[in-house]
Amino acid sequence: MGDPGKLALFGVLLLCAARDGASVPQRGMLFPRESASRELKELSGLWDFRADQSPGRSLGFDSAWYKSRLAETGPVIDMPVPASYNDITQDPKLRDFIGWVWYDREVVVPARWVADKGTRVVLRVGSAHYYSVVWVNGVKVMEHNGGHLPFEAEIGDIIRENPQAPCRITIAVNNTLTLETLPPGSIQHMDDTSKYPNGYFVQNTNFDFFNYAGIHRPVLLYTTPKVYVDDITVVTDFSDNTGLVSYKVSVLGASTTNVKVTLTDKHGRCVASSSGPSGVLKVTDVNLWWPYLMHDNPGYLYSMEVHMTTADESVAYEDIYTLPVGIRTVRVTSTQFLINNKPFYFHGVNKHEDSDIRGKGLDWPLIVKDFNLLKWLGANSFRTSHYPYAEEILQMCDRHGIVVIDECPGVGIKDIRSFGNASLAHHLDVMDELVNRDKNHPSVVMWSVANEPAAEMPPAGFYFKMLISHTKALDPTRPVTFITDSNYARDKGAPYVDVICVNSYFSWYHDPGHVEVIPIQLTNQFENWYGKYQKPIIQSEYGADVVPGLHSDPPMMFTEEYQKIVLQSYHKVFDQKRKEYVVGELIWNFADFMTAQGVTRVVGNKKGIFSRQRQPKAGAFILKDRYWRLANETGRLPPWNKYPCLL
Ligand code: BDP
Repeated sequence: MGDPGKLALFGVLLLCAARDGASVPQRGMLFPRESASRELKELSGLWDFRADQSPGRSLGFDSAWYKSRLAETGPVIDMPVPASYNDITQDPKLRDFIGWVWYDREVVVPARWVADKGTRVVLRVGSAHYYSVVWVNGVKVMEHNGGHLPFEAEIGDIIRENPQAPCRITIAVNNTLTLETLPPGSIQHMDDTSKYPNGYFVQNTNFDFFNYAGIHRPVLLYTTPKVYVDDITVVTDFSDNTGLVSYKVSVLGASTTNVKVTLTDKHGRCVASSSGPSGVLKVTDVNLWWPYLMHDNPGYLYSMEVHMTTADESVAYEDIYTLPVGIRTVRVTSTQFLINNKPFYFHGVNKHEDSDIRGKGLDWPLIVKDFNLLKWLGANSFRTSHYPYAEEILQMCDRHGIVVIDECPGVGIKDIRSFGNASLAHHLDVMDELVNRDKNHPSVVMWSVANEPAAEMPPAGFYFKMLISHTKALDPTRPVTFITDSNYARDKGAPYVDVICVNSYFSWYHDPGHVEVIPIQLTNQFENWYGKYQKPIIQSEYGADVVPGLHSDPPMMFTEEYQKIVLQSYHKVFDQKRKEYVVGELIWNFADFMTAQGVTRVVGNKKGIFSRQRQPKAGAFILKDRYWRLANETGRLPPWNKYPCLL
């Protein structure tokens, strides 16, 4: 292993490095979509890959690996993109690697993109964990700090410099976490040479999932005209049966443009139109966006086509972007969570982006399987614990009516040094990026700014006040929460949130083995929080580990029977309190997931109601019965409820 001091500084050094390329500040981050004016080229597949195993992890930069093909400067292996690199080989050094890894590949860029100077060619990375530097043909085009959100740069000028040469994309990614990253982490030096090899270090974290790394989401090239639609913001409302879509379009590249906006329904019929960069579309006989199991026709989406035209000197530009739009409202009272003014009860799950082999890499078969399982279960919602998920997943939520609590990667903030100004500034930036990316998804009904921070520490009050007020200013239309586990009386962030989200593990981490304490402790938990804040409460985590196939009666910890009785004991209390102010329950966790190794983890966290391979444990059947019963009581069962995934 390398020199840890140097390693921890890598991100900082790079941020200060002179930029030698056309770095573009982040503006709008519309999801890349094809249209009559935009083309896409997916770069998923095999890339060349090498981990920089040099002691200081700096060989790649010192030897400028970005200046030629990686295969010319040393050995490379095949690496699939998107995927975490950790579980792809048999090498434990790569699984547990800390530092820079390098990816590259050559791309054939369509000749027309290169020849037409009126075309912008944009390179976009869906996400790479954690810190990334990107070069095109040896020229640095961007850096990005953060592991779960997209970043992009225009690269047209660089590829046009030498139109005959293949376009080589090099991406270096560093998974080192510091006290100021999200999530935070720290490098610990083990200097006692009687116990550890020379220069030995480990990365410590305070979160309970494996720090998978690499290029996790698709990389692609897409085009827009030189004058283009950079961003769109929609806010929806309704009055009686008229839907209202307030929109704002931002165009870059020219000062005067014509913008036409048309809204069409599912049958392609135009239901409203407008012109100008902002306005309000009125939709008569509106089909509202409803959650799954709350309406016969959940997840209704209109298509909003934005058509921009302009004349730039002698050349006319035209850009078309189509955004799916769901019309719905969200509101919170002191006892209720309202969607379209009707009480909504979250009966759902917490998830992770996690699976065998690909780790946190985007995987369509897994995504579709998970949605089928959610529907089978009768789940109407999930929380993106503990970081923003892929946009592709949120699009599925929009279409299927699965409600989302959208969480930023503020997990494991336990060290007082992670409440300083630099951490706060980065946290605010991440919220900017997250809200900017996800603001138009009807499925997203609440922002979660952190999970179980040390909210009792003195700086937490100021930190969360700033963070939550910033998030509300970014998006006044959605409630904001953070997820707490601490004592209600000492929690310094709770005064600022709209909904109290509480995690608790009675009879697991507290009073292990004693399920009989659950009713009294859970009831007191709810009464204490509500008594102090009079805000609606979601049980945002509860659960118990199960090693699949382990049985005992009377129940013992880690068996299927124990998970069952824990769930049932919680449910009895939920059933009393949901008549008052409890507005949701989210099981921890949807599926087993990988963690760092430790004495409390048996090849990962086993609190899933499904195994990591998505096979149900006994708890899944308990929840399935309950969720369908809740849906029957509080919502609308579809006529096809037996096997919803088949229709
Ligand atoms: C909760 C954390 C979650 C853990 C869970 C557990 O929010 O990330 O995985 O505990 O220990 O407190 O299973």
